[in-house]
Amino acid sequence: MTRLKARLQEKIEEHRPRTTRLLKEFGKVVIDEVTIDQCIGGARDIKCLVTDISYLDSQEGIRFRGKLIPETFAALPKLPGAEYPTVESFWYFLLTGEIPTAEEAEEIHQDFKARAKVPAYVFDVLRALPKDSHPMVMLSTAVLAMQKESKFNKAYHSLKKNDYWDTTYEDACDLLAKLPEIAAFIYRYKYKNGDIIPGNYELDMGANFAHMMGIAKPYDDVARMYFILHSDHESGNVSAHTTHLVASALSDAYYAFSAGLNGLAGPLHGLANQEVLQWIMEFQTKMNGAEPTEENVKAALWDTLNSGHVIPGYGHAVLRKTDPRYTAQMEFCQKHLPNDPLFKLVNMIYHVAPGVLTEQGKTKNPWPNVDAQSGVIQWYYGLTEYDFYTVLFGVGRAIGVLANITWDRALGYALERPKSVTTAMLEDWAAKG
Ligand code: FCX
Repeated sequence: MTRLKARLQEKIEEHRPRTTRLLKEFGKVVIDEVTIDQCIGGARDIKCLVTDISYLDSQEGIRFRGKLIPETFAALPKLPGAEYPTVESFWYFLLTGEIPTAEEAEEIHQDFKARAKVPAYVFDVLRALPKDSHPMVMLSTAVLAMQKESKFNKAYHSLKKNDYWDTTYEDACDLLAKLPEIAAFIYRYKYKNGDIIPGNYELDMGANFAHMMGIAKPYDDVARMYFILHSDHESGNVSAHTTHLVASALSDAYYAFSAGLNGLAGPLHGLANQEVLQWIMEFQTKMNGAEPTEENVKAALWDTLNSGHVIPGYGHAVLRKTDPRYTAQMEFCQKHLPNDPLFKLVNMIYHVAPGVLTEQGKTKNPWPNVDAQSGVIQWYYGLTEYDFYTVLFGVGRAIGVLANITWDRALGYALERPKSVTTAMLEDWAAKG
């Protein structure tokens, strides 16, 4: 058993009494109320989920186990010469809330190396799909195809409820260890004539992913940063909530994460990073080589709004300020690609869009989210196939959602079953006021 699994078991045993006590002694304490517009309008802001892995404050942004993004990056161990921590060290941190030593992070690298071999049938399934399938279809299909490997599913009938977490953790590690190679295969198969680069598992996840994608340094650090930034955003966003919900039926990690990826593929969620690049490309075509100015960017943003479309990468269901994930990526760009034309355009949009959105007066949050800056970095390092960007988001999001379902099972979270009502019932409540 790795140090991580042993420490996770200790943390689970420490935490369980808190959840049990809340249920037994304080189960009927009221923490929120629901209004008609929340019932019809996407359950916005209804406090009805619990996770300790990350928390999203509308002003501060995301905290991973209580740490803001800069604190997280500063606290976790980095490999010699690397600018960002390894995904492996972050996995330990998300699961236990503790900062691993370099040796504990390296043990996870070795553990993932032993789990990394992707079954050949996965590549057969991917090759059997129409080549013009969206890469998110390919990723979600690849994950679902591996469901037969689930240790939780195989052991389910012999398990006690308190042990569900163990095989869920095993499935989570088996799946996470395989995702970078599957994602890189999809990229090379779809966009590089099937010129596949075999993995080098002596490298950490970020460096190996860069290697398999065929992209030189500092893309190893880009991968580490990108996967960590996209990992978790508390439990209510579509990909996290879907994974949590499906797993609540004791569907295993493969079923649950494939479902979460299908939600991530939506334009109002993870696909927005692709939509941002699409918008930028269309803008550049319209400009026909002219430099972006406040005027022409503002005009293009108003054209988008007046055509009934959203400005992709701006707004957020919870945030009410610039997404710190946007800021973290902007700082990377200021250091590594300060003069890149796309970065300059994204900066100009950042300068203009909040004012335009505020003037339009609809959005509750006129500021950029993670997607408004992410594609520019990928493009700069040669990854210009922007319909692949959500796959990158999906690999990162796996870290958060797989850690969450491991803890969901550890704390015995029940089958999720909110109550629906009819319009007539809402009208009755409305009439009573
Ligand atoms: N451009 C134009 N209109 C916008 C807008 C934008 N960027 N953002 C919000 N609005 C509009 C909404 O369309 C809505 O108009 P409507 O009443 O006519 O439907 C109104 O403003 C109120 O919307 P609001 O509640 O402020 O914002 P929503 O959460 O409903 O929508 C979207 C914001 C979905 C556009 C924004 O959240 C978005 O682009 N999401 C996709 C990308 C994303 O969320 N990425 C981050 C992923 C997430 F953080 C994670 O990590 O999980």
